[in-house]
Amino acid sequence: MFSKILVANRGEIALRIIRACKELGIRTVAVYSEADSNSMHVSLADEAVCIGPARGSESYMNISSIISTVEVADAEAIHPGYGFLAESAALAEVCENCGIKFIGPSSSTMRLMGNKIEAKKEAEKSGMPVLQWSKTGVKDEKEAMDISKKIGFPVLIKAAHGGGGRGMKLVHTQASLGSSFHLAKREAFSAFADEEVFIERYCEQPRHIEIQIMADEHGNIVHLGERECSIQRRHQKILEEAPSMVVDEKLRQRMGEAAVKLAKSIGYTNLGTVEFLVDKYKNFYFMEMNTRIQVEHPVTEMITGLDLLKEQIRIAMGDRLRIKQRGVELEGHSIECRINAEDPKTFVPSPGKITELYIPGGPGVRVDTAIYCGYNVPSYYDPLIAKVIVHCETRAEAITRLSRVLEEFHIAGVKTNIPLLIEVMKDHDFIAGNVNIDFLSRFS
Ligand code: MV4
Repeated sequence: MFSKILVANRGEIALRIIRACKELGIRTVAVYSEADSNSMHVSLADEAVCIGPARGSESYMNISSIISTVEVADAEAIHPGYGFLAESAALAEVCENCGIKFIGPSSSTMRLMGNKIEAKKEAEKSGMPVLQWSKTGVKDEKEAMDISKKIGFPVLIKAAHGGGGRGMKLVHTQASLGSSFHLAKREAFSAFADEEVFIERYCEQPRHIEIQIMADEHGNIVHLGERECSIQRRHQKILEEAPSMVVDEKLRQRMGEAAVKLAKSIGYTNLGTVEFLVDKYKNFYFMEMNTRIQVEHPVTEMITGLDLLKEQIRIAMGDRLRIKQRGVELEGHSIECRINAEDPKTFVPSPGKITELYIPGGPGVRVDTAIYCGYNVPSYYDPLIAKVIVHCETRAEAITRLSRVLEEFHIAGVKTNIPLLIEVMKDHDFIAGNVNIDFLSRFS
């Protein structure tokens, strides 16, 4: 049993971790930046240590400050949450070498899945369906042309160390391949300090559907069904639901089994998510694997009745999974939407002081947030200020409930995207479950 965990994050996810620890009888150490001394995670943790200036790169992402704090506070483990250092194989490796438990998979697994070429090779090796691709990094223009002709245009050029959509180039014709190839490499180098790219067949108007998996350190792995995450803008999801309208029990089983097989074949431990593109014929293809707890984990918690944060911590302590695949039952329908402090029309961030706040509730309503009346939303971090999650028997009821909650929600002092979310709830295609990754482009 851990007696103390360092929470290497801020905002709502830091609170989510602190609350799970409290309920498990584990003490917590918060770390915070100079911009966060009035943040809720600082007051709710048992101890808090200021680790640097406002900028994330100098505080929440500073590995040495975090490791020193673990040592000084005498904590046994680090929970990284999502964002910041959550996918840092470097942090996980330092932890392994210092006898600190990183709550996540091993550093080698994180490094493997962080390289999208290696990840895709592993997926293919495990029998997972993948879109036709270059099978390796593409070195020069001639190679890029040969492989693109073989695949057939349009093709996508992706950065090996990309992910989350950064450094992608869509190429429609042979004539534009050369310039796109060089641009992709340059962008990959400046963003990820590595110019390696690969080429893949382009999948048109796909859905983004992901499978949650849970693996203990004794070889037991289960999947917890899917999340439909197609409603996003510039790779920032704003609405997620479980289950997906297009996934029936048979498809769920096939996608789930594929995800579990991949996890088994790479010796994956802790929680993880396998992301898929799903085309209009319901063919699914491996996209990438996320080695962290995700923002949208609550919808899976609602329909499975599991506490994924507690599961992560128990797995990291060496416990065996307490559930088998046939014990995983999905009940009802859950939708999460993300409330961002931003202009609902221009999407420009809107930091500042929250002067009025009413957070609604009622049956089947969960609000994960770290804001309070009088709180100053800093400009340095992600604009996410709250997640509203509803759980109902049916999708139609979940939409009605979420509309009701969004109408009741009142925040003054900062602009939010609540008006946009209310519009989405009224949209006929959304109501019909007719969504793909281009859905939100109609709203701006
Ligand atoms: C694709 C694709 C279409 N075809 N790959 C975006 C994030 C990165 N993980 C991969 N992404 C995509 N890869 C092929 N072969 C379309 C996207 C994509 C996307 C995927 C999921 C959610 C939102 C998206 C928005 C734009 C593009």
